[in-house]
Amino acid sequence: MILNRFFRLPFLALLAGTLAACQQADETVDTADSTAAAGPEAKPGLALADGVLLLPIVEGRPGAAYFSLENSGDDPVTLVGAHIDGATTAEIHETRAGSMAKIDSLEVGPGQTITFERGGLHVMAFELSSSLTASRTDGDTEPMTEITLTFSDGDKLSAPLTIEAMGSAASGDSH
Ligand SMILES: [Cu+2]
Repeated sequence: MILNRFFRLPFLALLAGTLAACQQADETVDTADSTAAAGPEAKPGLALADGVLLLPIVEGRPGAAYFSLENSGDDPVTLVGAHIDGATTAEIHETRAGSMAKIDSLEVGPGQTITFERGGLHVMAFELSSSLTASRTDGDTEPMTEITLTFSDGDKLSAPLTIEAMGSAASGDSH
C-alpha cells in the first residue's frame, strides 16, 4: 500500500503537468479562433473606402496602397501604422515635390476624409509575397488582399484592397 502510493504520486504529478500544458495550448488556439470569429477589425467612426494595392511593374520593388479614410467620429484620430496582408512591412509615405518621405503619424480630424492617392499620401508595401497577383482567373473574381491601419490609441481598422497591376500609364509614378 505504502509502496503503491510512492509510485503513484510522481506519476500523478507528471500527468497533472501534462494536462496543464495541454490546457494552455488549447487556450491559445481558442484566443486565435475568437479573434478570427470577430471578423475584420473596425475602429468606430472610421471607414476606409476605395482601397487599391498597386503592384510594381518590376518584381521585387515595393507596391503602393491607395484609399480614402473618413473619420465620422467626434474626436480626432491619429494613424500611426499600417499592415498589408502579403507584404512583410508597410509604411505611410507622402510624396512631396517628387520625393517620398516616411510619415510617422497622421491626424485625421472629426469629419475629415483623407485621400491616399498617386503623387501624395500612400502606404508603401515592401517585400511582397508572390501570392499577391493582379491576374483574374475568371471574369467575376477580383484579386483582393487586406490592409489594417493602426491608430495611436491601439485601435485597428481593417478593409479590403483590390489588387491591380501598375499600368504603363502609371510608369511615370515616383514608385
Ligand atoms: Cu512610398
